[in-house]
Amino acid sequence: MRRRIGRAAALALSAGLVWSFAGAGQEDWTGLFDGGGTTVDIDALLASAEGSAPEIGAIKGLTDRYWVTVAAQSSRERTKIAEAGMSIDGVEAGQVSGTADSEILAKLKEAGFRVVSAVRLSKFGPDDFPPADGVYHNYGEVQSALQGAQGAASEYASLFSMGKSGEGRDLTGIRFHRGGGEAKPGVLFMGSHHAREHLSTEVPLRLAQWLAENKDRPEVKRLLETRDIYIVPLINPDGSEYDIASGKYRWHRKNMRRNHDGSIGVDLNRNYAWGWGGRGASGNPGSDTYYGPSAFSEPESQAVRDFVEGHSNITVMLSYHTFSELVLYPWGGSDEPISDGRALAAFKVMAEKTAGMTGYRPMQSSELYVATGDTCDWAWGAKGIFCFTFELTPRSNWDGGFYPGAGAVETTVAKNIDPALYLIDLADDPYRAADGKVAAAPKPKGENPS
Ligand code: 0X9
Ligand code: ZN
Repeated sequence: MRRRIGRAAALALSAGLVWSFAGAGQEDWTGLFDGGGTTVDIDALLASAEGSAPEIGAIKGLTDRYWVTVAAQSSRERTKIAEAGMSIDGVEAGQVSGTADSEILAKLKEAGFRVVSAVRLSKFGPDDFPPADGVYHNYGEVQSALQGAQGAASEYASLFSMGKSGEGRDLTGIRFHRGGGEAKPGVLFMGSHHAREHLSTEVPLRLAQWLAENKDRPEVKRLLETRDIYIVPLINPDGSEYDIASGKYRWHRKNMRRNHDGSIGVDLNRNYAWGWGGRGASGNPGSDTYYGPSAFSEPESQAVRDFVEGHSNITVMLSYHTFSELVLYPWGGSDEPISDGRALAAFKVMAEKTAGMTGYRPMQSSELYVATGDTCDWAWGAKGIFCFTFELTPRSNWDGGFYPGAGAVETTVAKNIDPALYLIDLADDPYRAADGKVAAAPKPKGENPS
């Protein structure tokens, strides 16, 4: 039975507590109060949590997760609460709020803390963005928007599925091209390898809509007639849905693989087979940068690999991420520059030009930090594809981080149209980006793995 509000919430409200929980649409409330009406009976809550997850089994972090408010008077107490493992997302007078599982709740109880309220974060919550961020597209809305774009430019556009996610969702893409086959130079745009980076879904999705709406403009028409453009806005739909499912952002980064230790997720941007398992990636399944049990172990990264391998006309790729406002090019897994001087010159010019259009900063990925197994190292290293990672808006965590709000969408999309058109145009010969700047050298088809 689904309840809009349960006994816990009703009692909390009648007790005059202020509920600052962002997921106001939360549907599955858990929490039993002791006789006083303000304190959660943790034992009862734990007992009720035990029996409350039959639909998806005992998967750590899926059902056993609570939005918790705990009484805390001083920074010393707040530190102790953090040390028990609770995330502290909000500090109010006399109390803190954040997320915890039942193990952490038990620790807090043992340490003598008073848990004011605990609301179960259900996997089966409102399944949508918080109302204030309603302009962002969830998985279902991405499907509809892509269908809309296809319908608006049916002479060029067709939909395809790159494959299935771990939970069986389609990795839906839209292709703009004229005529059959793959004779024309190809470009692949991808968004949201990382679940919480929702703006990186919006930019490629709205690029697709923009291309459809502007198909008759001469400069757009020329590209649609002469290029093969693939756009897959949501590479990690399972993680993205999970990130919004409770009505409160979970800051989830990885996909939804159930790891052997009970933790969730592999970092898809550490799972590619180039330098896989090396620096800047973790072998700890609980880590947000877990590289997975093997290179290309994940259905989502496999789908990208198979798609790229099946479309040999792709010469340029762009993987959108957030945030920091950067344009990154390989290598990411090594401090060394790529060895082909002519290609490096082209990469640099392309990065500088697109950075000039966006106001972002161009740099070699590893200058940000060294991290192995990312999309672009594999695309360049194994396939000789000019691949860029754009870290979109905002510039910092203080400006909104992964959740910059509805206001960031239009402006970010607008400044990313010209870079996309520029890269689409260069797909026939990316080397011409730097023509005249360096002497010609033979193009290698990939380099040795680092
Ligand atoms: O760490 C990542 O995967 C990317 N940053 S994010 O904040 N979106 O997670 C950056 C990837 C750049 N590549 C390397 N530095 N290797
Ligand atoms: Zn990312």
